[in-house]
Amino acid sequence: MSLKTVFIGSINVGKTSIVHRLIWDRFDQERQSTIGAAFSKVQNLDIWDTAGQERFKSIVPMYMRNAVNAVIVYDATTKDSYIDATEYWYQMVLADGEITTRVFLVRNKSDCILAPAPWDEGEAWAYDHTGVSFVETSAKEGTGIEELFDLLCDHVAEPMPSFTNTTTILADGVDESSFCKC
Ligand SMILES: Nc1nc2c(ncn2[C@@H]2O[C@H](COP(=O)(O)OP(=O)(O)O)[C@@H](O)[C@H]2O)c(=O)[nH]1
Ligand SMILES: [Mg+2]
Repeated sequence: MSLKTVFIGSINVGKTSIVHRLIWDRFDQERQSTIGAAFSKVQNLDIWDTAGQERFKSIVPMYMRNAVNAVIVYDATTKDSYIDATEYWYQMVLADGEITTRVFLVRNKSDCILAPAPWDEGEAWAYDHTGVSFVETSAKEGTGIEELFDLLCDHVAEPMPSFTNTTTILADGVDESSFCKC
């Protein structure tokens, strides 16, 4: 089964560099800006790497359809990218993704910081939002990339609703009132 995985986030946060790492395990300092969206396949992941520029924002929602994974990337050194990630991009996933879309909040460029900036509450934010996982990466150094990849691939299809027969047969003389009814 192919897992549709969409990378979103502001421009220059490192989306394309992370995807490049996932595919080639390489980092090129000089990277062309993504125009629209780029598609690649890695094992069972169907990856859409989108462009974060204002003029492309309107086309991003259509990529969210049937997305299994939404990867929201921000830059550990740029407050605006964090605000955009946790507000604008997250809201877009809620509005245009599926109810089952799993969200990954990725703090990239970890090689540029010694410790998270005071404005960066990404880890706690992810913890507070159901269905959101937090991962820290450096596309430059390659850290956290394998962890992200494993999480993206590690998908178990939604279980079917259970129709097991739950009728309880009570033995004679058992006082039903002793059972919790909540
Ligand atoms: N130091 C550092 N720079 C990075 C990292 N990831 C990306 N960059 C740089 O950030 C810039 C934008 O990267 P790019 O992948 O094009 O970002 P995108 O617009 O989100 O796709 C480029 O100059 C990259 O070399 C990282 O983990 N660490
Ligand atoms: Mg790009």
